[in-house]
Amino acid sequence: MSNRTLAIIKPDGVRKNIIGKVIAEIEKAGFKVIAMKKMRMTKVAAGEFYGVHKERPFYGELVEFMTSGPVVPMILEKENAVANFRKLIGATDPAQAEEGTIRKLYADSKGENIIHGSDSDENAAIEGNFFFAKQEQHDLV
Ligand code: 3AN
Repeated sequence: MSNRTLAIIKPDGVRKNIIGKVIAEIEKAGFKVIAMKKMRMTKVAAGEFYGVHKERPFYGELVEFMTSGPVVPMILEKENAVANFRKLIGATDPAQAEEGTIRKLYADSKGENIIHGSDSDENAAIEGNFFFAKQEQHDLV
């Protein structure tokens, strides 16, 4: 089991000025930030990132949204990181998310749900490499 996952604070989180609040929840839950930056995804990059959802009806909307403003991707570390982080962020639909989860606290809808978390160890590695060069993924502290 890998101890890393890839998170993205989505454009709605950046627009709401809650980057710090979201990171505070992440750190409070015991995750360590290994890599982090603020950047804007291109349509091509967002399309590739969400390639698995290409056939879904919300794909176009999703790419539009993810490129509507800057995002904050992060590589996070904790034991059993993928599962623990998905627990912390809560269900895709904030209305279904458990009390205390990041989506329950801050998200508005299924489409605009503040934060992404990898869904498997394999995807965590792929997504980490998508945003960060190998030399940015070392924990130098
Ligand atoms: P999660 O992000 O919880 O793993 P996925 O992988 O099912 O959820 O969906 C990826 C992203 O697609 C979600 N974060 C959300 O932004 C968007 N999405 C999922 N379902 C819908 C939907 N029914 N309508 C609009 N956007 C959606």
